[in-house]
Amino acid sequence: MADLTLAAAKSEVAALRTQLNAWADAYYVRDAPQVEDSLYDQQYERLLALEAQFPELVTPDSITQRVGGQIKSDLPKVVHPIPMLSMGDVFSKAELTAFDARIQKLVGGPVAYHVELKIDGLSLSLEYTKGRLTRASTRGNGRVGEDVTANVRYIADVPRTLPQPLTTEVRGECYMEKAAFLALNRQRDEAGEPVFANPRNAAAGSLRQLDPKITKARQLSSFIYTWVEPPANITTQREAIAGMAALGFHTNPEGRQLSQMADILAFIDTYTAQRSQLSYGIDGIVLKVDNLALQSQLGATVKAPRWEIAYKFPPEERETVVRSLDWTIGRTGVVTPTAVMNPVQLAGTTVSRASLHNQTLLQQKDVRIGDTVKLHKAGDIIPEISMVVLSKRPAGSQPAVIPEKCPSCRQPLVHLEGEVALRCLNPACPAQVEESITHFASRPAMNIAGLGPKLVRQLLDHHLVSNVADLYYLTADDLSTLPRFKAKSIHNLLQALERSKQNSVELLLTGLGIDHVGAKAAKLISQKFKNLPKIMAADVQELATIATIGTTIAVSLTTYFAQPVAQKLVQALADAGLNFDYLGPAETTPIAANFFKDKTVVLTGKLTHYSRRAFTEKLQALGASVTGSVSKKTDYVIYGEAAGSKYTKAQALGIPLLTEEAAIENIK
Ligand code: 3B8
Repeated sequence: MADLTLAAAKSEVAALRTQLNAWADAYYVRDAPQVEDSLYDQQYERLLALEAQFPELVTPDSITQRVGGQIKSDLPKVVHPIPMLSMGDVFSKAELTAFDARIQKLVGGPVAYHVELKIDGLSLSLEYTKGRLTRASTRGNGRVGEDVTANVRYIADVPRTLPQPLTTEVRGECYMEKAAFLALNRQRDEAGEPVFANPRNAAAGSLRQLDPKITKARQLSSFIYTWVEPPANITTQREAIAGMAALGFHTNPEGRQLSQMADILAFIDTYTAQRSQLSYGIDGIVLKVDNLALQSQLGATVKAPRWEIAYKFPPEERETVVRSLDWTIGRTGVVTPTAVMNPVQLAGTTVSRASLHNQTLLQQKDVRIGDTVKLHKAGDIIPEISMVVLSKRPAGSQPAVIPEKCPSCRQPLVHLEGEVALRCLNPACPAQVEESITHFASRPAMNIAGLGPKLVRQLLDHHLVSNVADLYYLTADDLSTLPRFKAKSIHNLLQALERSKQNSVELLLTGLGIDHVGAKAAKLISQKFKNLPKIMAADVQELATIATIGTTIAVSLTTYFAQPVAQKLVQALADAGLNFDYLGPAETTPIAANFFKDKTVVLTGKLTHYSRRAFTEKLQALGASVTGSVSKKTDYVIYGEAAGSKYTKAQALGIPLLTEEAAIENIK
């Protein structure tokens, strides 16, 4: 780099900025990263180095001068009077030691650090007024973030009120536990929705929603680590954490006060080894000067505080050899390539399979049998092939062959318009039948105890069933032909099947495994239409009147029931005596529980979406009383443009303020 000309540096800097901006946009704005964090970091470091060598190339709009992230436009904006900075980061222990040396030089001697785990989530600011949570926001670009107040009220570990009437701001990380992430992705996969790449994206995508009900349905958590302006008796980060914990905030228990570099490096080793056992994802550790007065003294650059640094774990990667490519057929006929590899230990588990998602991705990565590949875990959890080690590719290897016929039923595979997936359209395809019966019996569907994948396989192998209705015609004699299936198992299975006949219809509807119709949609549809015959008779328009049921679901459902095979299946289920009625709670009790029920609300300012009168009526229909003046009894103030004294009064009283848009989102 030493003999790089200014002109060459200039064009490289421009290219790096374009690339990094595009990646940052995908990551921060669309919650859908395009590249591994490590590649982003590496290119970012290169840009930093070039800008250091050629300071004349530094521009205020360079990504190095901004705190991460543009702002998604549709959430209301919040200005951070005290900017929310991000942290500088390092990738080696040597750089961490250099950071300590720099601090020691600035301070004039050894310092105590507070060493914390670096939670892999997104930053969150929480503002309390007289002890009540009045505003929550994301970092955004550091100066302007997004208002997520209504959503944060649904994060279980965020206190809505404090034990003391404090007016204060704290900051921390919003994240999703690994188990919640896996459950969410399973559910999305079942409903035919795209899955999140990792828990961080799942957390960001769940928090930055216009509809707080979506956030409510996701299990988000928080770790709070900054007290923006702590009381005077708090003098260190360690005390700040303890103080915030005492106020009811969820703080991370692993933080330590350490001074010796040797201890800090040992802390890193401990958590490098243990991170896979934690219930949440971490991507490094954070070193903070513990003393708050020293922190202020050291100050911050435009981007990051000088008194702290993040050490990021190297991406955990292993090499292994691809033995074969498996093409598995899902319940809806989607064919997915999976690489089967020599087993390796990776981030706490033994890995031998990695999904390649679809043939486009397989072809892009050009994974071939016999290839040595680099394997990592996306979001610390999901095994993924990052790349092929081309230098180790055996001579004469051939590109993967994309099957033209279904590996199970030998029918031709097709590409439906607008889909990347390859599909088998044969509803009688044995692999699909196996998946669909397993799904029918599973817990979110008919919940038939004892009927798991193994037994389904046996039933199919012995030609005892060929669709889900056949399950209800099984006899003890039939089952006694299965190897090692004793009287007790037979009795239990028949009883479980018998019991499942009484299930409320939404479980049956879920069990049919219609594309895009997951447990949630099935419930909403069943609530509305009351029984299966009515659901089958509903048209797309009628179905789409249900909130959150889009045309995709509606079209999928009507298309399914239009098929003669589906009608025959339903008839067989009816003949077997299955309940087709919705047995759950009615759709509308007088006034269903909602955000505004029994709340006292004041409207102020110029509303743009509804007339004042229409909005008032809407709120009243939800059971709110709409009053003219703000008092201690007011629960919410909804404000439009040019709001005046009512807004100020609400602020003074610590009454939650909602933008018109946020209020509308809570009405839906
Ligand atoms: C100042 C302090 C940013 C952060 C901070 O676990 C600041 O402290 C920050 F400007 O981003 N991800 C943590 C984590 C993140 C930050 C932090 N502490 N433990 C984290």
